Amino acid sequence: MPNKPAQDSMANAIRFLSIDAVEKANSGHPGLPMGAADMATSLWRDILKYDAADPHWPDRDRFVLSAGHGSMLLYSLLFLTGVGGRKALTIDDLKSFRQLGSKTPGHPEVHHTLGVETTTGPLGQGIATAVGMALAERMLAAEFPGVVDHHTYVIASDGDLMEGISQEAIAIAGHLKLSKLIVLYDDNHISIDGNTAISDSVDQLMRFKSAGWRSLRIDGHDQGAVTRALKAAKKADRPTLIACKTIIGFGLPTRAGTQKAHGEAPGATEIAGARKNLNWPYPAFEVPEEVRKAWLKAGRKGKSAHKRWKEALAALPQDKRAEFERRMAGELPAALAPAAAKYKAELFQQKPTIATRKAGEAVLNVIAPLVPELITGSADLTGSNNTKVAATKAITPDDMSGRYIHWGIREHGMAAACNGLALHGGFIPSGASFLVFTDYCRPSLRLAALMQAHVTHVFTHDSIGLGEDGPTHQPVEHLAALRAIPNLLVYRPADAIETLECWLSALEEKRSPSIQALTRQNLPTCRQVHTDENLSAKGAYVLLGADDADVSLFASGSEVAIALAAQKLLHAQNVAVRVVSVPCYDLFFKQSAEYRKKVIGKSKVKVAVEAAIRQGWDEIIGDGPFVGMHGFGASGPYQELYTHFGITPEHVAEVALKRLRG
Ligand SMILES: Cc1ncc(C[n+]2csc(CCOP(=O)(O)OP(=O)(O)O)c2C)c(N)n1
Ligand SMILES: [Mg+2]
Repeated sequence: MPNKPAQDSMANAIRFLSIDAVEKANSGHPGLPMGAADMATSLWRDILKYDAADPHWPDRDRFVLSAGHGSMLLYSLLFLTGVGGRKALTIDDLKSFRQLGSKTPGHPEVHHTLGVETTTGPLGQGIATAVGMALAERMLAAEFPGVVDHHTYVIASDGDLMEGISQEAIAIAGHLKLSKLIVLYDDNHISIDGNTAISDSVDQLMRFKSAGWRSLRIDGHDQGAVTRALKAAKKADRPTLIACKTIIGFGLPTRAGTQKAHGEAPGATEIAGARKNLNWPYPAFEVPEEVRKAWLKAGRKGKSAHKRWKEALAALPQDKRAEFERRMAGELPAALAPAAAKYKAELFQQKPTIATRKAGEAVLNVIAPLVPELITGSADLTGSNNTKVAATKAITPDDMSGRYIHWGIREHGMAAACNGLALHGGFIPSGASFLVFTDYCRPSLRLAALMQAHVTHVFTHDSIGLGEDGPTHQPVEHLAALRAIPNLLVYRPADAIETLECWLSALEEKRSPSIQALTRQNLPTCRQVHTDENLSAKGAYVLLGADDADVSLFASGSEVAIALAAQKLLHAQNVAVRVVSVPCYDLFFKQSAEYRKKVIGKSKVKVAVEAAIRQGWDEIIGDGPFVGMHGFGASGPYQELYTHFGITPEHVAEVALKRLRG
């Protein structure tokens, strides 16, 4: 069925704002907005539940433009519908597309532009993040029925579906029957190198079907068909893929349907031809009044649903409403701090010798019952990561009231979905695996950091200390590589007390994702004196010794005990030693210059000890000696490995003495 002229002009407004902005910036991606304008129009005009006046309405439908390179599609929609009210994007914002400091950066960035739900650009991340958002909706609805009932819509491109992460994401979504997740696939068969047939012959409908989705193919330029398909998808008992056959760069006279439409400014001739082809005689950046009005009306259509939602929220019992509001605001429950303080006092009494992964489990046993927003899980290593406790019952496709997620062996999908759970609001998600497999989810960890998503993962088996599994499983460069990601907090606690402190710090650092790097092997309690203050939250602190010591030993995690033992050896030789524990390198460098100077100290010899590579430690020890790893590990009992690689108190003492006397 052909579109009506009025429908065409709503879609054309998106098309021309997009190409005018790309042309002005002389940079950007015109092809996707022009090709996907019809399906976006059907979705935003007919289906999407939102109230442009309040982009933060918790029960709004979520929209994710997974193919972030098509950002002008989203910016055009946000401008045309007036998302954000008085703070909505203006025509001048569109005119400064891709300029430094503008609200319209090259790819959509959450918290930067009102109405953008997640940062996209790395292909595949958007659809995987959307899975987490759709899961959040189901889980929150199980807890707060009546005030949570919305859908998650995605526009995904060929590239999104080619990326491996999309397989993990669709498998999780299909398994969990996330029926309120609906993906519009911009099925244009073109990517940068040309027709996708040069590198791909997957049958996407069959692929999604086999993962438990409904899938169908329609004409993506038939707005009526898109709207009907979306309406049917909303009634389904499974997630739906709607493959929308589209023409990339729809309307461009010579570039439409070719890779030339993908990612460059079309030029004046091509744009003039498109204006003619699509009957759009208006100057650049001009939208006729009646088209603008139609779009603004679409932006208001959720008003009554929003009003009814407010009434439903007000009708909740007072405590339930307060809890919902606390959760969505991301405030921690008041009961947490006193319970944690009590538990800390117990640990000082017990001084346990325990692996930090077990200590982490014990911490979860204390905090999980008090922090219902904390969702734990594991990528099939539940018994090794120790992240499942009594309070975290597993969710199933038919019962979303739990708080534990069996992600399967899908680290990348897990980390991206955790980002979605956090961005949705109402949850602090925590995934888990072995530290070495952070490589399998690094792109999502990086995005979490960029998006300031409050996610805290548990990655155990954090060094050669895992022993017999050998070098494939022993991280050596991972701590440095993770610390290199800005705003990702890498905690590596030395004992049960630091594990508690690190968990509390991670919960309090609302704008930073974090990782708990925990040991497989047992560790003694290292903390010397009882302090109520969270010393780990400072990143590093003096554990033992006087300011004027000749030698300062800096260590993290399992090597703090080695540093303490080396201190004893040196003390026996009349060498005064300080020991500094460094549970979170990143937080230490956020402290005041004065504090950092004091903790780094003035010792003649500064030694760092960590069962990992040296990279990064120079900031603390300068050219001081480093005791740690210089290459890959090996398979064997961990005590023998520590001796083999020279990460022992004796070697630390020897290295320190040599530097002191040499
Ligand atoms: C992970 C990742 N790899 C590579 C890129 C660079 N890139 C941007 S778009 C694109 C592919 C374009 O094809 P498609 O996704 O079908 O988008 P379309 O050209 O149809 O708009 C690539 C390779 C990226 N953004 N993310
Ligand atoms: Mg494509």
